[in-house]
Amino acid sequence: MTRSSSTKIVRTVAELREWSRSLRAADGPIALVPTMGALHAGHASLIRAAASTAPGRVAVSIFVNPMQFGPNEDFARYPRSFDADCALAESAGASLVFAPSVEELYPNGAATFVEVEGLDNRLDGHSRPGHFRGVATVVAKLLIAAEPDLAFFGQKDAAQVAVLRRMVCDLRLSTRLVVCPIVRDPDGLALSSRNVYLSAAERARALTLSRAVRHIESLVASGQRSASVLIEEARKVFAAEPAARVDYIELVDWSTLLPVDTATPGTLFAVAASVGSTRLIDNTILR
Ligand code: PAJ
Repeated sequence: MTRSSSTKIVRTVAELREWSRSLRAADGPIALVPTMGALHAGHASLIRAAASTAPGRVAVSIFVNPMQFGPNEDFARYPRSFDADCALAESAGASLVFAPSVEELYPNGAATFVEVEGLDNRLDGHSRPGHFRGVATVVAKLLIAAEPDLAFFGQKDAAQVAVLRRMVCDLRLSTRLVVCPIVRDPDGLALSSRNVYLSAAERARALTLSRAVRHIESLVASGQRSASVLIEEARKVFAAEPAARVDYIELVDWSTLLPVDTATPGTLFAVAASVGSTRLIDNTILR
């Protein structure tokens, strides 16, 4: 594929910082969209949202961050499609792609890490120990390097959003986090770079997650508020599809990620399940 020409591609923190500082002289916000590549329409929605707020001033980072993968996870086989990613980033409105090497972001192995205690062991952090430490550490590096006014994230990774909001608050970073809605395929499956792992049969089973999410949304809309009832109802949806193996089904406060007894507006309902060897997540913020 031909590489896009008007979007600048840089590989070093120094170049990213230089880009940001040169724009800072002019008016208007600078936006960053952190990604691990294998870009799809969900990522594109973040880039478009960033470009509509910060036209001509959007950086997209593409970095498969080894630190957020566990030893038995899919770091080595995580999908990589750099040329197509650059083309998609450009068409969605990115001005710059930052694609560092591992050595560039973790020089000499690196000894400095960011831990968001009390949040980083919840939900995905419980099943994937060290995952949110890896996420927080790499996003802190990106925010410190790019100094963006705005950074765009997807509600798809709702626990990640909670961890990063707390990190930005605690470290007194000046970036405002903007959260964008989950983009889904027409049948409801939340888009994910990992969906390419699914066979046709597995993809059909993967719909159990969005089915559970929709079921809970409709129960809440009809007045059900009890967390234990809602979680039990979601379990029933999964019981009908045993090939989708539940990791967690939780109803939590979106800021603390602690379980709630009663669903209120803003409560996060989140599920994680594996289909074959692919781990998938989905969620909704209850109204
Ligand atoms: P990645 O999985 O590539 O996702 C990058 C951003 O795209 C995240 O903010 C994620 O929530 C958002 N996203 C993914 N699927 C989406 C969908 N279907 N709809 C809307 N947004 C979606 O999340 C990461 O990378 C990494 O943890 C990262 C933050 C880059 C740190 O390494």
